[in-house]
Amino acid sequence: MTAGAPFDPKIECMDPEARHDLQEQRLRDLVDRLLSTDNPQGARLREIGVMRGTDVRLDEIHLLPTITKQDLWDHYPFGLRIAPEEDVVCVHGSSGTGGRPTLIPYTANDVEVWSEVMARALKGAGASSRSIVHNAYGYGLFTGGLGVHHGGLKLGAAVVPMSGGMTERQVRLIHDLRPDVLCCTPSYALRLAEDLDPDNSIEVGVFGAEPWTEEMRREIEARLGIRALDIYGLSEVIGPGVACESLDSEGLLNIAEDHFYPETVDGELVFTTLTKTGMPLLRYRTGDVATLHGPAGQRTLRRMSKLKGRKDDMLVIRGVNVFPTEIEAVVLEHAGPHYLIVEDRRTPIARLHVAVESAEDVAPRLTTNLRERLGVTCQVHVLAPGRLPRTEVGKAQRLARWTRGQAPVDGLS
Ligand code: DLL
Repeated sequence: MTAGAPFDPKIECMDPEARHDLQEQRLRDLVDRLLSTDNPQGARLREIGVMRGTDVRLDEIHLLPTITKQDLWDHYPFGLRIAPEEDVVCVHGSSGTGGRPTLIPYTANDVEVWSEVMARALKGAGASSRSIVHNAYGYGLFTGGLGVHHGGLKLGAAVVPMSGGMTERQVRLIHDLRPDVLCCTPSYALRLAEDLDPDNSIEVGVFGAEPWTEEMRREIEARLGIRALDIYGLSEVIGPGVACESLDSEGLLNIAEDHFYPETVDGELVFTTLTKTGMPLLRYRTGDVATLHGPAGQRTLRRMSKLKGRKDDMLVIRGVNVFPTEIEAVVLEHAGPHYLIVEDRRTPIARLHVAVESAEDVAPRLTTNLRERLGVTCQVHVLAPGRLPRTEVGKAQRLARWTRGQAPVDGLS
C-alpha cells in the first residue's frame, strides 16, 4: 500500500461527478433541515424565496446567504443550534478574536463525522493502527486535543493524550514511548525541538491551528528530522480535519469536501457543513485567506493552499497590505524561527517592528530583504537566542499591537 493511503478510498477517491451529486443531495437535506426549525438561517432562506431543499442547486450555492462570526455572537451561546437539546453530546469552541467566546454544540453524529475526517487526516499522514500518536494539542474546549484523539481512536492507533505544556514531561514521554506521530502547533513543535534528540522516533508531524509558512516547515523538518504536514480546521465547522495534507498531496491540503463544501469569496474561505446536525452552518465566512485547487495523488478531493493569513491579521502599513506570514518567510532566511511582529500604532502613521533571534547582526540584510519583498520598511531588532517568549500552551502570538505604554517585548523603541 502506498504511504499516506486513504482511510476511506470509496469516499476520498470517489468519482468527482458522483461526489458532486452527493454534495448536492446533502446540501438540499441541509436546507430542508434549516427550514424545518425557526433557526435564523432558515428565516434567511425563506426571505430569498427558498422554501425547500430542491429549490437549490450546488452550482448556485453562491446565491445563498452567508453567515459570519458576528451571527454566532449575536445568537450566543446556542441560538443557531437546530438539534434538540437532548441530542447534544459535547460542546467545543474557542476564545476567539478579541477574547469573545464562540461555542459549538456537537451531536453524536457530529463527533462521528469529526472522528472520520481526523482518521483520514492521520492515515494520510502515514499513521496506522500500529502508530503511537503523541498528542500535544490542548485538551479542553479547544478542538485540537480531542479532535486528534477521536481520529486516533477511529484509526485504531494508540493516542498519548499529553495536551499542551509541561515540556520536560513531554520530552521524557517521547523518549520513553517512541511515538511515530507528533500532533501539536508548529510553534510548539519548534519548542520541543529545542529539547529533543535529533534521532528521536517521530516520523511525521501533523501541525496546525496557527499560520506557518513553507520556510517554517523546512525549519521544523530539519530540526526534528521528520515530515511536517499541515492540518486546518476551525471549531465553527468541526475543528481540525476540515482539510489536511497527506504524504502525497504535494504541499496542499485535501479538503474533506464530502462533509465541508468549500468556496472562496474575495480570497476568503467559506464552508458549508453538509452533514452536521448540531449547529450546521450554511456558507460560513471563516475570515481565513487561502486558494482552492484541484486534486492530486490518490485522492479526488479538491485541495486548499496553506493559509496566507486571516483577513483581520492583514496589516496595512502606509497603504501596503502585509500578511504576517510574508514576514515570517523572509525572517526565516536570516534568523531563527522565533520572532515577533509588532505593529506600532502609537503615532498616526503605523510602523512595523520585527524582533528576531540571532547571534549575528542580521539587521541590515533583513531590513533590506523585508523592504524588497514587502515594499515597506520594518525596524528590525536582533535579540540574543532564547530572548523571545516561547508558547508552551495554546496558539503562538506572532503579532502584537503596540498602541501606548511599554513595548510588548524588551529592546524596542
Ligand atoms: O484551531 C482547530 C485546529 C486544531 C486546527 C488543531 C488544526 C489543528 P479554532 O481554535 O476555532 O480551531 O481556530 C480556528 O485557527 O480559522 C484559522 O485562522 C486558524 N488555523 C487553524 N488551522 C490553521 C492552519 C482550531 N493549519 C482558526 N494554518 C482558523 C493556519 C490555522 N491557520
